[in-house]
Amino acid sequence: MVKSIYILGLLLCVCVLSAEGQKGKYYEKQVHFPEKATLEEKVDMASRLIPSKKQLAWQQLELTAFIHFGMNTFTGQEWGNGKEFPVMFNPVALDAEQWVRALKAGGFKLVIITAKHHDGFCLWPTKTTRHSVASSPWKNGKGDVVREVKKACDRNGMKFGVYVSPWDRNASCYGDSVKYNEFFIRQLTELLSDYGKVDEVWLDGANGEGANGKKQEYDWETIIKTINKLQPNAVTAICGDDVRWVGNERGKGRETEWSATALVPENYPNARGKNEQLRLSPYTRDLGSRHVLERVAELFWYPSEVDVSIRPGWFYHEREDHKVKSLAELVDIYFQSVGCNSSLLLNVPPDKRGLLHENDVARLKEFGEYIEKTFSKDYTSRWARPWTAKTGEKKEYTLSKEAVVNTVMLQEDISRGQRVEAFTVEAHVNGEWKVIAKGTTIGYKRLLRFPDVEADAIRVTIDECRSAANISRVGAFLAPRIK
Ligand code: FUL
Repeated sequence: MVKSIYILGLLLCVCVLSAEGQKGKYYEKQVHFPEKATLEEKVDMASRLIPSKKQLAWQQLELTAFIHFGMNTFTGQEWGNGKEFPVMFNPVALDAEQWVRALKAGGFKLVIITAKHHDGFCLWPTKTTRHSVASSPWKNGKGDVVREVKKACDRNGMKFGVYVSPWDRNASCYGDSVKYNEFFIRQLTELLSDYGKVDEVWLDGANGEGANGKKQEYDWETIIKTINKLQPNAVTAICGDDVRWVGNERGKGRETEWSATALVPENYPNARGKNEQLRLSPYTRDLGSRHVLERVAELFWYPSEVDVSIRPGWFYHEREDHKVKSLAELVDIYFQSVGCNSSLLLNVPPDKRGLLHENDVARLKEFGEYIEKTFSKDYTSRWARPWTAKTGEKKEYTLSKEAVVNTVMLQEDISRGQRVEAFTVEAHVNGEWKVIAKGTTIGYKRLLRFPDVEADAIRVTIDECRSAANISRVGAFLAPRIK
């Protein structure tokens, strides 16, 4: 009897303890709501959804770059049909070091090379097909673009990623689902085994086969498993479940951008059907507010990436040499991506020589210098400390004497979840508080621009948040005027 009372007591203790643990618990990458969960309960659980370690590291990069290079560079196309002749590929002056250095000067931290675009031409000497650099005159068929880029990245302390198009217009087995899945996995295995560390695998979702085209059922489960096994630190993007496409290719992030979203990642079983049922797609404006939480049963940590090209096309075309985006355009893109809780993935395509064109190189340098200059001086006092804010709480930040500012930076410590739903920023001007910005989400980073203001302090109010917000940084800056 005494023994059973003792055991009962012990059990009770364990239950209470685990209920306590439950309260402060975090959910990594995915959270399922109990069937009968109220909105309040869902909001609380959503506030404790956090990124995986590799997602967090990826979000902190902020600036990543694309290199679109391949057969299209030589044919002048954007989408090749897979019937191109490898003999056309001959970038006689190819210099991956030049690409990587120019991108580094632009402030970029990771470079993704189009190892294979939709035309199926492989930039590495793959054993899976003859449609590759090995059949080209470049370096007498002994060249390997992927290796050159990886080496240049290593030399310059840059992270490295591969774009591998699932859609393949050259592979005869494309559409023979089992065969092509094997073929695709063999290609990935080569890329992820033979080149050292890979940090991002970009699985494009495009397919223009049309109604009568080949139907390929991708085996996403095995594809993603293979990637995670071979490169456990690489994030999988677009058709993977670590990084989400923002929904446009114009460089525009959402004003309200949740990293904790209800959109089911493409590689999950029946993702399309589930998303349709939830009326969600990559284009949906609201992917994570309370209105969405009300009607969904699960949430994913699935942060967004804004991909855009420095030129109108993704591949190099001589006719676009004078259409390189201006500094002002790039800076707008920066504020609409990095400044809106997204990563920027900027594409800079090498030309037929195998070099980045001088116009693009000059623009990257200007951009890097501008961003560096803008954020090198923070006018808030260096005593500003991280802050845990409940709904309605405010905090003042003193500015240095006679400070003129036009940009505010807000950041949440997303390793403890994304929580802010609405905020206001005011400036203290001539003894009065004036509202200078209002917004919804903050997330990893939110940048706000407003006309120059001379102020002695700024004040941030968290108007609404999920449980308590962890504000890790508030900064005020003066972005130089662009002539
Ligand atoms: C799209 C592709 O169709 C484009 O050619 C480009 O690679 C872009 C980044 O993704 O889906």
